[in-house]
Amino acid sequence: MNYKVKDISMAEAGRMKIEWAESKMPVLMSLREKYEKTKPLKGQRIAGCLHVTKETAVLVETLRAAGAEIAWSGCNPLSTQDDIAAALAKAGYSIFAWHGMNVEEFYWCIDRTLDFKPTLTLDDGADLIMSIHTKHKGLIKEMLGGTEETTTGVHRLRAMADDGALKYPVIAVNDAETKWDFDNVYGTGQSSIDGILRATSVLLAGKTFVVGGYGHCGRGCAMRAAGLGSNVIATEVKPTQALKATLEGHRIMKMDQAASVGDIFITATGMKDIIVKRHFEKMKDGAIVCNTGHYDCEINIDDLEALTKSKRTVRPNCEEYTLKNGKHIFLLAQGRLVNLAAAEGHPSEVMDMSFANQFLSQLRTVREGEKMENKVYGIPEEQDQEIASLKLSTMGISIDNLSKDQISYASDYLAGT
Ligand code: 3DD
Repeated sequence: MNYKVKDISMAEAGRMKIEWAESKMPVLMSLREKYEKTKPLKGQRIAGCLHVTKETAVLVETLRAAGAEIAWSGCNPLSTQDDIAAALAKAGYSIFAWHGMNVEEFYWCIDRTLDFKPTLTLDDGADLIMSIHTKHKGLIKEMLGGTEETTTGVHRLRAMADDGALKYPVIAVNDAETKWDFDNVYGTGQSSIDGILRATSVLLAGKTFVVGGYGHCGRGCAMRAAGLGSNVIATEVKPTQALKATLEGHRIMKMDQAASVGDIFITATGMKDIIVKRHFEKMKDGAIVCNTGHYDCEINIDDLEALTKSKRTVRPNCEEYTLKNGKHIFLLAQGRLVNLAAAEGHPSEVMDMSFANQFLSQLRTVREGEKMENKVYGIPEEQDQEIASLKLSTMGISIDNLSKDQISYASDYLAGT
């Protein structure tokens, strides 16, 4: 058997969680039912590098049902759910993932997924694609194309393409409205609060909750923290985003000001050094600091360590740093994405649409990959509407449609007041 997981005996527990997710991912399951008959991915070898969660397992099993051969690794050292990895290993997948791996092991796992010479990649954060473009250039000739799940990964790949460095076509799944306007907002909003609560069990009502970055993810976190009674402060560098946060009723401050008043801090910017030494020095005793961005560069841990007299793990995913100034700061999930490292990531219902986009984009790459250029492609509007309408139907929701007369009215420029 070709896999490396923490403990294969956890497979049964993992399988039950996968079944739980299947029951809440009707769009992806309907696509599985449709394509397991025709198997359009037959003959394809998909290397995946995406958080190993119960929802990802549903995507993996849908890709196999459609005919693909799969090799998989996790895209973050702390986000793998070990029982899910065990269930996939037990089901015969080449999976290399466990919670708490170090960076060297992380890349070793990616390398193992490349042993079978993939024809497609499915990435979250572009570390897999980057490995192929750097350490495994010989695989590029076999590659049809790839898909990328997250904002940060798409930014990296667009920069690569602009530089002429991208050597095969990639579809930006994050650009799908049925991904970014649901997963990034409602998924990140709920799962980040979930991670904070599992790691600290604190009351959010009445607390000053500082959100670093008011993009889609930050907006979700702000919305859900406010919903639980927090006083939200957002920090931003983009005027339009700061304005949106203000009109949403949140306070805007520079992080230099917010640092001294916040009780709970979460970064969601995709940028490095959002919380650094001078911020830690200003923080209140007992401040809780965490990140929900893809990489662990948003909170400068080296700066925190430099100010620290001692540290200890006081709860799972919650480290107490005792500073030389006598104050305590609690860092969650070692500064890595708190929603996946301290909880289970976004709920199945919202990943249902993200992964329907992943699945359809893999099919599109097989259909069109040879004609596609080495650049980053968006998602067709009709795919978004198809997924949203499938989702609505699974929720028993019907909507209006335009009459022929209304459709002609929409383009009748003579119809004025
Ligand atoms: N991500 C969040 N929750 C997830 C879950 N339950 N399974 C797999 C991946 C999950 C990460 C996504 O939000 C991804 O779209 C991103 O990082 O943008």
